[in-house]
Amino acid sequence: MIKTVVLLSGRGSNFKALLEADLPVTFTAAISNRPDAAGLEYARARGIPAIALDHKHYQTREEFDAALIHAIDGTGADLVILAGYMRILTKAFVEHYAGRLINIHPSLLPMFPGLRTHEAALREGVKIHGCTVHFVTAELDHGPIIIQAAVPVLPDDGPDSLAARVLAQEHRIYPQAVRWFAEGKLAISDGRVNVREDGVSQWVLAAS
Ligand code: NHR
Ligand code: GAR
Repeated sequence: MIKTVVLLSGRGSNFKALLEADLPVTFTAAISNRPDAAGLEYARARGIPAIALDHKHYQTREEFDAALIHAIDGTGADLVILAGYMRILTKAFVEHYAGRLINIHPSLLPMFPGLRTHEAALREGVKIHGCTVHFVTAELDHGPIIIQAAVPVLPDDGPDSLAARVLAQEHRIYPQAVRWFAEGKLAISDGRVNVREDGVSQWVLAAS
């Protein structure tokens, strides 16, 4: 089984979905830059080491990310999963984990990179929104796309109702992406991801 570390900053519902998906991975640690992150409780409840690494105790992003690398590599991790992790990572960090660092982002990338994506989608008036799991590269929210799911934007939506509809899809596609990674089914070529699964080269998951 591959070893994975989850980085999170808050609620941790994506981490919870991963834990409940019975994936062929061992979670060696959950690490948060916010010591009070609720998501750390899911780790503790399962006997997974929960590590708080407060970024406020470090002078620079470089020093903080070096401490993060030290903590992650100390567990022998093969895969690093960002699950609601809210700190931009340095180039050095991203390059250290090239090809084995993934993120879930609450929009259909390359639309709406950055923060407050649901507000941006409502502001633009798009009729379809969604979420994306991608490999992380130094350019924020621009790495190779592994899987996406789409949801309708409904006339009465506000940021919260839209976020909830997207979140339900996040909880479906993130476990699928991690399963593919763990089974060795993902290949990156020319900045794009191929999924090798039963002769099917690409998958699209439509919302139910
Ligand atoms: N780092 C790199 N280099 N590349 C990516 O694609 C990354 C990344 C780090 C995190 C997640 C991301 C998202 O999915 C992610 C992708 C935080 C910010 C941000 O602006 C932006 C994007 C993402 C995560 N963070 C502020 C910062 O100054 C802090 C905001 C806060 O603490 O609330 O780091 O959207
Ligand atoms: C999720 O919607 C995730 O896509 C998003 O934050 C939420 C975390 O929820 N991530 C980002 O915006 C990354 N910048 P969770 O803590 O319940 O998984």
